[in-house]
Amino acid sequence: MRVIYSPLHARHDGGVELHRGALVPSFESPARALYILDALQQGGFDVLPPRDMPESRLLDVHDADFVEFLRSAYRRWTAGGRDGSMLPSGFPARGLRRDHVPSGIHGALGYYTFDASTPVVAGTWEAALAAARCAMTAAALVAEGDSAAYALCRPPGHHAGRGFFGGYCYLNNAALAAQQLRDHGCARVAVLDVDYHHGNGTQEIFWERDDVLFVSLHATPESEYPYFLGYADERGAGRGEGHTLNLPLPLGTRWREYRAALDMALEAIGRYAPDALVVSLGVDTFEADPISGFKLTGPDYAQLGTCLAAARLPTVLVQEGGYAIAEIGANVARVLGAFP
Ligand code: OKP
Ligand code: ZN
Repeated sequence: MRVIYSPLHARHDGGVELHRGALVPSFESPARALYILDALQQGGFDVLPPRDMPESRLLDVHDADFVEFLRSAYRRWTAGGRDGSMLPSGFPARGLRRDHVPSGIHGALGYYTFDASTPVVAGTWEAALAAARCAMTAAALVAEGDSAAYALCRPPGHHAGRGFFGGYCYLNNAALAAQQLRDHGCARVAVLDVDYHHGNGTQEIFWERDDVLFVSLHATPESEYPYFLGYADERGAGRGEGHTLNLPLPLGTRWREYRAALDMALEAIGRYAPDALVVSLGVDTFEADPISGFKLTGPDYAQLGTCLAAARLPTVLVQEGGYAIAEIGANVARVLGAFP
């Protein structure tokens, strides 16, 4: 399968994040993409740059005011005399207004994000846009007949919603890939999110739609990020009722139990009979991941790839998380290597 990659990801280097009460170096770093790229090049994969997809495509899954905020946020920050990473310090929780975007940059920043782990720096917009273009390009290749394609996206995307960013994510790459498939010949698309964390942004974007099925395997939000979405009783609404399926799993999950949940996910996808599949491919389910609590091993990722390929659907794989940098490339290569 072909790999879509842009070096522009390196323009985004958040530096620090607020993690369990401490400011620590960002887990989501440029090295992640470099290690994946290196492993895939060693593995003989063809690497292509993204196409110059128009920015207007973003508006199919994101609000215009939100996109404009991301585009201009860092300029506003520096105009206020600041440098370094933008991090928020106040959010519109229950009891506060959500119908008004504060005109000042600090209030606007808190309005448009939901955590303090997702810094905006000078190159964030360029990198996020390049990642979105990688995902849309991979989807275009599949719509044009490739049986599978992989978008080496960085920053990741599945926590970003229609009008908010967070969880290291700014634009929702997987949702943009799904929308690209919808607009180019696929009447029904399934998104399968296998990242350790629940893809709250993707779920929100497709919550009321029946043309995109969202299925997610992830660690229980009772103790794991993003905490406030991803429970089993969330099933979609309106036309989308029954088109969201969450399979939360306990900490310590190993391949045996993971595989059982994956089979349920793939059965649900089979029943939906989509024209194409988008996989939000996080490899932070790995036993050595520094921020996660599952116990998948290297060889398990080859099994994961085999299970995904056995669905025999045109498939777009979109990179999400994975923070055990030394093994991230090998684990991604194992998944991709299982595809014919
Ligand atoms: C992004 B992706 C926990 C901090 C969690 C955000 C995690 C975002 C994961 N104390 N920080 O789904 O891999
Ligand atoms: Zn994750």
